Amino acid sequence: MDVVGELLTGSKRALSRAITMVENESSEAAAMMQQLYPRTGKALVIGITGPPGAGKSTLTDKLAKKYRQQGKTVGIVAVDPTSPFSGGAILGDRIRMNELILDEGVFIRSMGTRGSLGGLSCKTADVVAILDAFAKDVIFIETVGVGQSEVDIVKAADTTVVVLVPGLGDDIQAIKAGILEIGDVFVINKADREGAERLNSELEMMLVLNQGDIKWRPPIKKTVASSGNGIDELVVAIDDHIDYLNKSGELHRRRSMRAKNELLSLMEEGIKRYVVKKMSESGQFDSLVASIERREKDPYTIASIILAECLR
Ligand SMILES: Nc1nc2c(ncn2[C@@H]2O[C@H](COP(=O)(O)OP(=O)(O)OP(=O)(O)O)[C@@H](O)[C@H]2O)c(=O)[nH]1
Ligand SMILES: [Mg+2]
Repeated sequence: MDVVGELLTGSKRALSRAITMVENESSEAAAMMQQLYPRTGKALVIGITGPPGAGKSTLTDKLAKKYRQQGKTVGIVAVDPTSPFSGGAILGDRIRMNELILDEGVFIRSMGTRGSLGGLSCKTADVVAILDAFAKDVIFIETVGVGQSEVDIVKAADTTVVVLVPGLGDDIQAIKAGILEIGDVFVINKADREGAERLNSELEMMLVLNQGDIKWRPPIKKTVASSGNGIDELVVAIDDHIDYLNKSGELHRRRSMRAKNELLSLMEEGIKRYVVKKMSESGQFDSLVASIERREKDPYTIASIILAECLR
């Protein structure tokens, strides 16, 4: 049986292998995704992002247990754009999620960059699709940090939870504006520490300023992930957001936006590769690059010449 056939029988080994194929950009990966794609779209995808050490894994572990109690199966993808490690779970997550690892209804996988940061968000989306086809009900994407690459990664999520902690120095100043826009639910974790109240009111103010005319007002939940305090309330907030996504048509809007972006980025990749290959064959590409470097031509002119040539 091929990997897809095995995957659909529920084999965890096939699941691992399928994910490795995507990670390694195996030549069979595209054909596999083609077969799996019609079986996706059922899972609920929850993104968990925030600064390093904020308690994302601890929180994900607790949330996953709640969904397991509801009888739902869970997939967890821990993405670390700064780590070269991949495959299996990295040590910290193993410790944080050791009980979950023993649970047959849970699948955990860590992904690092392995050098190609650019493709990480596409790969994450593919891994989510594989877990979705594997009939996981809820899929978590945990990603560290709050930079552009993380923002791109959590774009694969339906609901994004942004985890903050008190004591990040100049609290709110440390929070990049970008993450206020992607947060559907905010968590102040380590609420057992000093400064949680202050962070809460600062965040509230920022969210009001940021609000515009949006229909969903992102709630702020305080948690102590290590003890489990506040997790039930967080589950309710996430469920409320999912409810909102469904009723407002926002889920449909987000998913079609995602489909469009995925298609565009694949086409961008393909066109780029095609054009570079075609121009390199004739030896033209290097000389055109050189003419820009010598300031004889500007990149805008060269790009439009190349495009006109290739897309004729
Ligand atoms: N005091 C306190 N400690 C916590 C809380 N939640 C998590 N921790 C601790 O914080 C440390 C980091 O937790 P992780 O869950 O690994 O954090 P993370 O955000 O996943 O970390 P990275 O993936 O490395 O960015 C661990 O030692 C946890 O036990 C909390 O609510 N209060
Ligand atoms: Mg973690």
